[in-house]
Formats: sequence, C-alpha cells, structure tokens
Amino acid sequence: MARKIIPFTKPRCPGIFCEASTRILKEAAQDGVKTYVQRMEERAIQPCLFGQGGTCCRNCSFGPCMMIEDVPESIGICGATPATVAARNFCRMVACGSAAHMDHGRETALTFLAAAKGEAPFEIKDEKKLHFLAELYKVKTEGRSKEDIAIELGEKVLAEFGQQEGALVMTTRAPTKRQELWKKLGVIPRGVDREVVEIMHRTHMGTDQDYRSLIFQATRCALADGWGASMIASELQDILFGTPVPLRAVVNLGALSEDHVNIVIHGHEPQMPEAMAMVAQDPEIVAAAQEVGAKGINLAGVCCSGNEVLMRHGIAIAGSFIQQEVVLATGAIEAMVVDVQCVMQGLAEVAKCFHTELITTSSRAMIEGATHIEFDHHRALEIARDITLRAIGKFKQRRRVHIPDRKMDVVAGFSHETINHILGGAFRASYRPLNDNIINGRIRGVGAVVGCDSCWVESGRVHTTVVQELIANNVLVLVTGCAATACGREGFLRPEAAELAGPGLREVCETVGMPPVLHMGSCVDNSRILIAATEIVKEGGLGDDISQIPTAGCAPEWMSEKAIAIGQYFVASGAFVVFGRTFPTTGSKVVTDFLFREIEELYGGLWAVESEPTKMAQMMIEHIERKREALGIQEKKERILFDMAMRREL
Ligand code: NFS
Ligand code: SF4
Repeated sequence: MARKIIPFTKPRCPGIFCEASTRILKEAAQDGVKTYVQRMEERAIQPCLFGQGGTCCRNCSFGPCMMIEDVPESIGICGATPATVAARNFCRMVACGSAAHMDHGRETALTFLAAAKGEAPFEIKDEKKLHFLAELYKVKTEGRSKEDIAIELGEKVLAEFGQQEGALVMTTRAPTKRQELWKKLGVIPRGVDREVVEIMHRTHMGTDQDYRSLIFQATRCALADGWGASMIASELQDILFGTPVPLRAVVNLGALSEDHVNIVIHGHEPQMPEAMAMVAQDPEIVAAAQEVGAKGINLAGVCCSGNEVLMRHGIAIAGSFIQQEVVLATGAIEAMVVDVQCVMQGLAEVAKCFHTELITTSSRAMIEGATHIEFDHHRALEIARDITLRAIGKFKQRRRVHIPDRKMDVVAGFSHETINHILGGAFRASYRPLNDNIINGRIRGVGAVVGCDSCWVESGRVHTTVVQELIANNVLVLVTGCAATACGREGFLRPEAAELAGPGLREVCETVGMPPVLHMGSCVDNSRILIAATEIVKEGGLGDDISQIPTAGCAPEWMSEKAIAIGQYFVASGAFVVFGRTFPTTGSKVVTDFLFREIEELYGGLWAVESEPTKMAQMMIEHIERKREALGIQEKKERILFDMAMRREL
C-alpha cells in the first residue's frame, strides 16, 4: 500500500525533548503513520479564546454564549456574567478531574474488599498500613485476622463514597489547624460522590450564580479528591500491592526489547498491571513465548499504570503520556493494554499501522477499533493470561521494528514512609533530619513538580528546566505522574543528579545517597505529598500548618482536568501552585484575581500561571523564601554537630 508522506515539522508542534522520540516520530511520519504531531498540524480550527479563557457557556440550548469581560453587553442570554461562566467551567473541570480519581478509588476499594474475602487473587501485603488505617477508621484489630480487619475496613471505606453527612475520615490526618480552618469555612467534604454531584447541580443553568460560592463547592469537591478518593486509592493499593520502597529501574523507549514479546500497560488503575506482572513470569507463559521465537515477556508501562508498577516492581516505563503513540510507532509492541484516563483515541489508528493489538479492559472506557477484553478482579489472572497469550500470538507478525537505544536509570518509589526511613534511618524513622536541614538552610524548601506533559511545548523540557533551577537553588523536589517520567528520561532521578544540586542539598543527598528529585508515584499519589507535608508540620519547627512550611508546587505542562482538581486541593491545603502555559479562568479577571490573590486570605494557598520555566521556578523559590522569612529561618545557619547532651535536650 502506497502511503502519503506527512510533513513532520511545521511550527505548531514543538515536539518532544527526547532525541529518540523525535527520531521515531519522524520515521513514523515518513511511513504515513499519523500521531498527535500531524493531528495538531492538520487541525483546521485553532483553539478559540473564549474556550481557552473559560468564558464560553453551553450549559443550555440558548447558547453557546461567548463573553468578553470588558464588553458590557457581553453577558449570557440568561444574564450570566463572564465571572459566573468562568467559575462554572472551572468547577466542572474540578468535578471531572475529581470524578476520575474517585472512580479509581472506588475500584480500588472494591478490589480490596474482594481480595480480603478471598475472591480476588491479591493478598494483603502491608499489614502495618492495614493496622494504621484500621485505627483511623475505628476498626477493631485485636484478635482478628488481617482478612477480617480488611473486610470491615473495606466496607467502611466504600461507604464513604455514598456518604451524605459528616466528614471523610482521611481529612482527620491533616494538621489540626488546617482541619479547624476547613471546618470554619465549611469545606470539609461530606461524602466522596456527593461533592461531584453537587457541582454538576450547582452549575446547571440558573442555579449557583455567584463565583465565590461556586469556587467554595469546587474546593469541597477537590478536597474529597485529595484528602478522600486519591488518598484512599494510594493507601489501599499500598496495603494490597505493597508500599513502595526505593528501587532501581529504567525509563524511555530503550526499555522495550527486540527479542521479547513486548506488552505495554497504559492507563491508571494498578489491578490489571499487577495481574499482568504476576503472569509474565509464569513458566508456562514463558514457554509459550519461546515457542514463537521470543525469549519471554517484557512488560513496560506508559503513564500512571507505568508509575504504579515501576514503583512496586521495578518494571520499566517506556514512555510518558506524550510518548504513548511513539511507543507504538517503534513497531515492537505486540499488545498495548489500556484501562482508564489519558489514553489517546489516536492509538487505535497508530496500532493499525503495525501488528499491535490495542486492548481496552475497563467497562468504563471503550475505543472503536480496539479489542475489548473486560477486566474483572475476580478473574484477574485468567484474564491477564488470555491477554498475554494473545500478545504472544502477535509476535511473529512483527514488521519494521526500531527500538532506539535510549534508556535512563532511575530510582523510584519514595513513599512518604520511605522518606521517613531514608532520612531518619531504620531505627529512628522520622522527618526530623529533613526539618532540621530546612531550618538550617541546607535545604531551602520542598518543591513539587507534577502532572502531564503537553503537546504545546517542547515536551519534557519545561519540566526539567523547572526542576534543574529548583535543585540548583537547594530546593528538594518531589515528582509524580508524567512529570516524574520526564525527569527520569533526563537522569534527574539518579543519586548522581546530586551534582546538579546546590551545595546544601547536594550535601544532604550525598550523605544519604538519594537523588535530589524524589519519585513519589502516580497522580493519585499526590496524596502522598499531602501526607509528607503534614508530617513536616507535625515534626515541628516549621509552623503549625501546611501554609507555613517553605513549599511550592507546579504542573508546568498540565493538560488533564485531574490536574485542576489536584491544584485546587493543594491550594485549599495551603500551598502555592503554579500552572504552565494556560489557566482555564483567564477570560475572567474577576475569577482569576480571586484564585490568584484573594483565595490566599481564606486558605493560605493560591494559584498562579507562568509559561517560562525559569520564571516559574523563581516564583516558587520566592514563595519558599517568603515562608522562610515568616518563620524566621531565612539566615543560613552554620552547621551544628549535635553532641549527646544536645540530643538528649532535643
Ligand atoms: Ni496525571 Fe497520570 Fe500523565 Fe497527566 Fe495523565 S497519566 S494521572 S493526568 S497525563 S500526569
Ligand atoms: Fe447562555 Fe445562560 Fe444558557 Fe449559559 S446558561 S448558554 S450563559 S443562556
């Protein structure tokens, strides 16, 4: 079949900051394979300003009503103002992003319960965490089996999804002062699902029409995500699949194998990937792979499914969100197995150009042109085996294969528990050394760099520029999601990267042997950052609320609505959050001013937007320095070596 040659470089798509990916994208284009690059170039209609700034309303059939804030007649037919519309649209983004995490949390709880009842092939791996959560949820543990405890815990957690009144239990883990503030402001989430439903109701035509009131509900919903569903997901996954500890692995396209059956797992929920990992080593499966001439099964991840198995099994990540089509375009993938979220529909077309089978597994996410094999946690291994055998069957159909020789070592799996051990030592696990190093100024503060990678910037370069600037200024960086993969590609997740850090941070990293950039997991694992921040507060010496500690967060290349939900729960937890390139309310100065300034008076946290990565990092550093000043620790103190007497006093 003759194929049309599609031009690769036009000004619209800045490409990926990864030479290997760029090469594969170019080859794919020459072979007539369309990826996001061509779709971007070929789109006839470009983004519209109303949509981008949040002032287009299509919540009823009178519209769409597009608005410009400075034009007096520019209001909706119903009288809705640009501020109302921008706030409504922002709320709906928070609702959708939160809903994604909530459904993930629910699915995890259901699997957890099934496993506890012996109806799913997973076991309770972290008993310590099981007991910790049981105590939190007031589940009796004495004299009971772990399964028994887990059943009651699972039921209690699951009940929170449909809960109507009261407060989500996880919110009680926040610093006391934060909880009091939330109580005073009335934003403590009452139930997981209820807060999303209420946003959808409030944003219906002719309902809540005050932007402050709308943002209030967006906050309550976002908290039901961060201090609810996402935290539930992370914690139950840890109990079931193991709490991550630092391990070595690799990332990037070179993780694919020429002589193995390559199966890529992509999406978000770890159940399916866990089952695939269990099956991949099965001698029968390996024998089946050998029969077709392969050496065995090579599992690799994409997006957050990748992060989950990277952290727990050291399984390589082949690519981040923006690399998903690139991974297929290597021609080396027998099957790409996807579940929910961040799965580009374009994958189906790319897969058709190769021998690859795209397999959807969630009842909630189907793609035309893909094979659907529904995952059911009760039969997890059986389904994983079926899928693996299908992939093996594809191996001999390989055509052109080009796996770039490009992969990078990473150390991943810094759960907040391991930060405890790494810095405090196995026998004296605590955040004390971290707090001390922040107080003495060796570490200026903690920066979180999270979120997606974007097609509108040279993907990956923005993340790594921000990170480089932060660590050079002695800011310890925590990463999750696709930002973590981008940092991994550039070598920032290796202990050797300490060389790029400022002298104080470098000294700490070299003493402990840790990278200056800590991989904390997937996007639901941003809840781990909330807990780490809380632990810093509880350890003492850096104020009594998250809003006081020297931290700042950013999502330099965000694209997903989940990022908006995450940003809002961080702001409501007292953090400064900078987003890159674009922000969804900029069409309304009123709402943007509220989120970028006024909201700080309420929550002690606020939003900002900045495209230029060095400036973004500088904004975070300035915020961190302001917090240091408020704490009275802005002067770099001389290093004090504690003697025994001082230790005792401490
Ligand atoms: Ni987070 Fe993970 Fe990646 Fe963005 Fe998507 S995979 S959940 S949303 S694109 S970081
Ligand atoms: Fe227009 Fe109001 Fe209908 Fe929105 S709700 S589309 S602003 S009339």
